[in-house]
Amino acid sequence: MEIENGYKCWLRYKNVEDQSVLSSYRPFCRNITVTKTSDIINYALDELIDGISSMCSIVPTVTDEFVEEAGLVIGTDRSKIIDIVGKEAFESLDREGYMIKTVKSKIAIAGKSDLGILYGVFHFLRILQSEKSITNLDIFENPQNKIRMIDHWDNLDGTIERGYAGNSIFYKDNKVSFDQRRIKDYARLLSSIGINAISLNNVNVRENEMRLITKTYLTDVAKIADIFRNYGIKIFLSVNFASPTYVGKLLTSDPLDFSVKDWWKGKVREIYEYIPDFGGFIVKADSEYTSGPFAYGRTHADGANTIAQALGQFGSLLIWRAFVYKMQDWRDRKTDRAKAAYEFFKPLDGKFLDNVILQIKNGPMDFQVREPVSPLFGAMESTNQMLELQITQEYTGHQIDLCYLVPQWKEVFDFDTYAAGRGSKVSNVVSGKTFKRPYGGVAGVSNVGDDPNWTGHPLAQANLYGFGRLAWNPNLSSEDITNEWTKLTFGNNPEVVKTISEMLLSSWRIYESYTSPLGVGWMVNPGIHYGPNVDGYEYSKWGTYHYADHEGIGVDRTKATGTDFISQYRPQVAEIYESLEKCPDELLLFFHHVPYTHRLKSGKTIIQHIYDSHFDGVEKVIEMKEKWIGLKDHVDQIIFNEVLERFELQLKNAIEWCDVINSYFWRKSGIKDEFGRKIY
Ligand code: GCW
Repeated sequence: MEIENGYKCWLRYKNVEDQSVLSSYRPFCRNITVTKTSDIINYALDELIDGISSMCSIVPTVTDEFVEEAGLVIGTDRSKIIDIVGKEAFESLDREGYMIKTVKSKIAIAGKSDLGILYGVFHFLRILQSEKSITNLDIFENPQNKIRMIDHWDNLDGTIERGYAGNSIFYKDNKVSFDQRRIKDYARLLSSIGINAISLNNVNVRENEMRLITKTYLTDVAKIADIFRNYGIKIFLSVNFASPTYVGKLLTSDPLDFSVKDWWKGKVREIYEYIPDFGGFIVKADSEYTSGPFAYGRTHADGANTIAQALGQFGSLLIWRAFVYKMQDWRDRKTDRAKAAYEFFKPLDGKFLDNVILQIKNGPMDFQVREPVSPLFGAMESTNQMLELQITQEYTGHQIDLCYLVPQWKEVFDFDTYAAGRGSKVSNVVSGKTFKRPYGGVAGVSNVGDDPNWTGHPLAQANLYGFGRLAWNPNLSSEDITNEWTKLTFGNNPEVVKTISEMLLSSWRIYESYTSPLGVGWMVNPGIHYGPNVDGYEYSKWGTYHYADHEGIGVDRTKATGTDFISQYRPQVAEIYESLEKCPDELLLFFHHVPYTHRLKSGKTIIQHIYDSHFDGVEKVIEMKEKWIGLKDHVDQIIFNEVLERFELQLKNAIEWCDVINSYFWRKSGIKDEFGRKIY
């Protein structure tokens, strides 16, 4: 028997166990009619044949002509397939959409483009993997977001910024270096969840990586692009704003200088000689010491537009990050880092070219366990926007602690910005719907490395999976995505599915409960961002403070008495956050500075909440670990052991957090735990 180490992730294609289900599948799967061929369709067909052979133990025959017998029909060819799926529905498919429909003895997988077919095939395989009935399929899917992207923070030396699953799968020793098979499998995994774009290098583009856009590297980058292309995934590269100076040896990188404009145009033309369907660039400018337009007295619109113009020659995109803020003095109580992005970008609304997309992190600070949604969403009616999420668990447990982020992301997507009245959810803003923008989408910072199971923690695969599914359709429920992933990965045993799904769905709140309380954030060890260090950032330049003293804690961001960050939200939202009574408990300390004796909506005081949630967090980790041990005989050994090892480390971490946080606040406040538990 093949040993399962997690490499196949959710594409395991295990034998269908239920015999009656299996016998209902076989007639449909015995032969496949393909009405058109292309590289992408051939890869989709390979996947379909592999999946069917391994799940149903039959090898389907493939024809290019319609036959009388039962079977699958896949294609884009209108006249033939349209009879099966119906004209009207077919017409309303988008370029990447698909239909799967059972009509009598045939199942059609139809799309308007090869890509639609590919996504349809993966969906069909998902149905077989979950052993659902296929006798009455009637599926219609269009992606909600045009751009569904994975951002790698990989460096050429093979390291990964904020990577917790080994080294890069793309680079080693300052060379592009990869295992063909592995990259192909990665492309399969990504396209199976609908990803259609990937950025191959860290947004912090340092000296070595600047040269990725030179001849020395482009030949190899093009080889990666060749693999991803077959799965409908376009390549993007992060570039340094000062490339004209560093790479082009120009005297300036001033975006309004003609030689600089020409340089970018020439550079883009050169890249297109290697990668004819190149997706575009990502730029992190004027942020955490990266170069940017400020050095030349220019705005971010000036900076972005020069590069976007160059990319525009080929219809490609510039993704410009909104993560811009300045270092500050901790003594300065007026400056509020949370306000920075809005202050820099709001005045530039309408000034960006149409192929520029502003990529905005979900929160105004930085991928914390809990923070409010960035007020920038919905604030820029005339600018394309993209949501940036962090799949890699920088502040959420390093892929040591279990922290399934789909429920967090759902809250972000569902957040109502009120930008165009009630119902202007972030999902609609970033998809482009709210303001009728030409481009939009979602990007996730990758959690993948060269670990045999890709993500280090085997259960962290669920974050990658969930990200893709939500990028395709943010309206899917957390529960559905979680069940789906668990079944594909661990099989259909209901006990196993239930236990693992529940574990995943509760894990973010558990992680939250033993780390920074009530949205205050940042009480982590500086630099690495794992483990507790309450004052680690308190007297630093990073703008990340909690202001705890002997009386109280929290950041006053109100209009009335604080930094007035709250006014960046639309009035309907601002009004809730401004009010001590209405502000949700879990964000209270993000918006307000309150005494430890302040009572939450839950009825508890702040201090008692801190004690209770931290003790409780530890208990919950113990419970999760016990539940996992109960699955020993139902989960592959390697995976079982890897997860167990991590639960043991997580427990240590939770205990450390609990003791440090509780002791700190007991010492600061002098208020005893009502239950007299051990605090140091
Ligand atoms: O959260 C911070 C990380 C940096 C990262 C930066 C960013 C790539 O600590 O490692 O740099 O965000 O998003 O640019």
